[in-house]
Amino acid sequence: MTPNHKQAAEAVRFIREADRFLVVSHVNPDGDAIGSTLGVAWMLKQLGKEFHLVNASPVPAKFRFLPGAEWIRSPEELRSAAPFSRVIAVDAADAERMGEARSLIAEDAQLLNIDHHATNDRFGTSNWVVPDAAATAQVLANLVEALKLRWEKPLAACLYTGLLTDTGGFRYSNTTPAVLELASHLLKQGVHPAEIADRVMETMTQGQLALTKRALDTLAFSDNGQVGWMWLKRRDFEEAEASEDEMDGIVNYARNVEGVDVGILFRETEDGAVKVSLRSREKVDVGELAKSFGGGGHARAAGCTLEESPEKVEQMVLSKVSDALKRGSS
Ligand SMILES: [Mn+2]
Repeated sequence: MTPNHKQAAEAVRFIREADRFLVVSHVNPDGDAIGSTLGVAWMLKQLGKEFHLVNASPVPAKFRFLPGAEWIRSPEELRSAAPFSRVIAVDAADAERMGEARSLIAEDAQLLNIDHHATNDRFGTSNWVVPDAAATAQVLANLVEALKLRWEKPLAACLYTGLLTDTGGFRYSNTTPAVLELASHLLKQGVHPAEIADRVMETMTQGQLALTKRALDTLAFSDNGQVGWMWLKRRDFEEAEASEDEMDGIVNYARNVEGVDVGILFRETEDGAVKVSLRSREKVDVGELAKSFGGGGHARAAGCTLEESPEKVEQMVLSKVSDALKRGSS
């Protein structure tokens, strides 16, 4: 990872010069969003600062074992404490990603944006964006050092969770020597790797299993088997008695099929839009592709939401993926 002395110093100043903070991450939070939110909380706690944690979506059940998870509130629960004039946003590529939590932020708020998405639009008044970091948790490890804090075990466990989940369990191409060195350092603080991996990566809920069966039933392929896609409609969630966060990881089944470069999961949202999750092996930069539809993410994992009919969304996305594959191979 490239050194970020200037941004680190600015982040340290941002935190030291105030006493009360709102920490926020993105809607439908993943392990890095929750781990990073809690990581910042443990840092602020050690510094004796007042902090409030918010997420527009409920904390997925599998992350509720993390130390401090019960501190994360809904925007509604924090309404009476708002507006907040000092905000730390983690793992959010743009302000929109904070969802309803944005309504707690004062119009003239100072906002420190810490992230690792290449598509981050620098929406903060201060921005520490490291596109070559594997996880926001990895950037936050630098913040711990810059603030000269103690590496407490709860803090280490939260950052480890972000690092583990955003590297797909240390399997994706973002698993660099620096990532494994940081993982090693975190384990030395007493973090239990098997327990965390079992809770956040291995355990499958009944709802998740039911959704996976339904999604697999729709799996289709095009472009000589290089594109695989699946659908989850509203009735799938109802019949599977599953919540939104239980579709986490299902898109990988499409991408994992031999010969597939781009795996896609289309899902109908409650408000009638279609959310598109994209994963790629090597040929297509799905972060760029998602961005062209108003979404964002990384080269190998990205997403967007389109307010069109299911048929139209499928046709638009598949046609753009097909074009990208042709460009990639020409
Ligand atoms: Mn992340």
